[in-house]
Amino acid sequence: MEKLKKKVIIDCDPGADDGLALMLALHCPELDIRAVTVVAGNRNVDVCVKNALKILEHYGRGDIPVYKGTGNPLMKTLPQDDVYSGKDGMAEVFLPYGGAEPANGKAVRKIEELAEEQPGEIHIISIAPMTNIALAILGEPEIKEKIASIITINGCYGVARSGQFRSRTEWNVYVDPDAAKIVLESGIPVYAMGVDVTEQIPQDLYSRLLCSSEKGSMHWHYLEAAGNFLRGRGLNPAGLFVDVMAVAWACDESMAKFAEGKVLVERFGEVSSGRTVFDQSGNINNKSRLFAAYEYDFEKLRKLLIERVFK
Ligand SMILES: [Ca+2]
Repeated sequence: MEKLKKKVIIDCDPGADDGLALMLALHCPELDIRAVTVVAGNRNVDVCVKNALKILEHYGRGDIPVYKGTGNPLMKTLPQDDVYSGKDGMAEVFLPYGGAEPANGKAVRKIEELAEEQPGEIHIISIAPMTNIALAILGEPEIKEKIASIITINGCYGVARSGQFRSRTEWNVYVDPDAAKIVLESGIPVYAMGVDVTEQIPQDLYSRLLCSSEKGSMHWHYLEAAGNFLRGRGLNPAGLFVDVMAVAWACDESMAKFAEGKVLVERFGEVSSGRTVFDQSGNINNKSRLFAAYEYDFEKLRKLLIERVFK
């Protein structure tokens, strides 16, 4: 019998790193992508919608609906990320755009509808600020019991077995800490890959994938252009592979190991706004069910990316 596919919503803010995550997701028969919902983050929401459409267009996947979501964080002003995202919001890879349009309807409503229609079956891959998901929870609180899980690149939990970060503000929480608080403390099971794990992406992953790609292919061009853009700004191209970690784990749950605990999101700290406080000792007493990755198999990630995308 064919293994059941995982039904997913990909909530994203493309972003060159989200673009790679979408590329992998489109090559994962393990996933049934019910919708791509877009939120403001790396750039304003219209730029991010267009970038999601460009990736789907390239693969002829107009059958997957892209929904435009929220244009601003719940309480804060959207920060400008010009350094990392460039003119096209995608590290200046300048993918062609054939004119595809987003689906009718709003991303927040679509998240609510899919969760209501298929209780216990929808997983949300959240690789962006959590504004859309928070608004869906505020609009229809009963979906907290209906969303199967949230798989996310989010926060910093200090559980990694190695590495340097114990506590640090992570970008997606920093952009909308109010939304992160609503989602992470909702009681929905959250599988989070925090900065303490994502910062351990091997330095040579980028060059190894570039070498394995067929020169001149879209994948090769994408990696080369984004890598050149980032290096030109003194940034490490390994950062391109953060968001894809969530998709890879959704495909293959042996990719990471998790520690279960509770989490609190700091919204107003004098120096700690956007921090995620993780606790396994019973000091935090809320509904949260947080599974924080403490180990990630980057060699397995490399093999998956080569097998599915960069061949
Ligand atoms: Ca992202």
